[in-house]
Amino acid sequence: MAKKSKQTKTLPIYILNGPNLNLLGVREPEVYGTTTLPQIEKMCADQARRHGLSIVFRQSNREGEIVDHLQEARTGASSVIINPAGYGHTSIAILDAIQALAIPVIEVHLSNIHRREPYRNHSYVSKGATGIVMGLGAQGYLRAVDAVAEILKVSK
Ligand code: CA2
Repeated sequence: MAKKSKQTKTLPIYILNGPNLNLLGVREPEVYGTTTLPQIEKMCADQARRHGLSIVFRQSNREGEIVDHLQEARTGASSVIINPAGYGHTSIAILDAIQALAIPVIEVHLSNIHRREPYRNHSYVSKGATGIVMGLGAQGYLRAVDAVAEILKVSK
């Protein structure tokens, strides 16, 4: 009789995107590039697949909804990649939700927030993040997927 396989599927990476990121590629391409959010989703799904992983990709303009998605990640995700967008600079609620997670969290910013206006130089989210990728444009999301894959491999 064939042995029962004990292999369990790794939970998806939650990739969460904050306010206005739905406008990517439509406005301010000189700051944020020309790649749209649906294109980034496809790129991330392809990259995750190369690592044998899957993603759940979300965007919200509402702080509370992002907190809900982070709470859902407590049991539904292997890891979180989050571009909190403007909320990174303001939201203790999002930081609290991140600090309630026991899984790796990578913060992503398309731009290098330290080279920008002073009010963008600080991120509350960074205090709860395992790691941060910034200034690499849409490629930064892929590097975050790579980082998560490496961390999950090591902690398996
Ligand atoms: O560099 C990043 O990824 C940011 O998180 C993007 C946020 C900004 O508030 C952060 O300081 C840095 C802005 C996202 C809004 O994206 C837009 C895209 C096109 C047009 C207008 C906004």
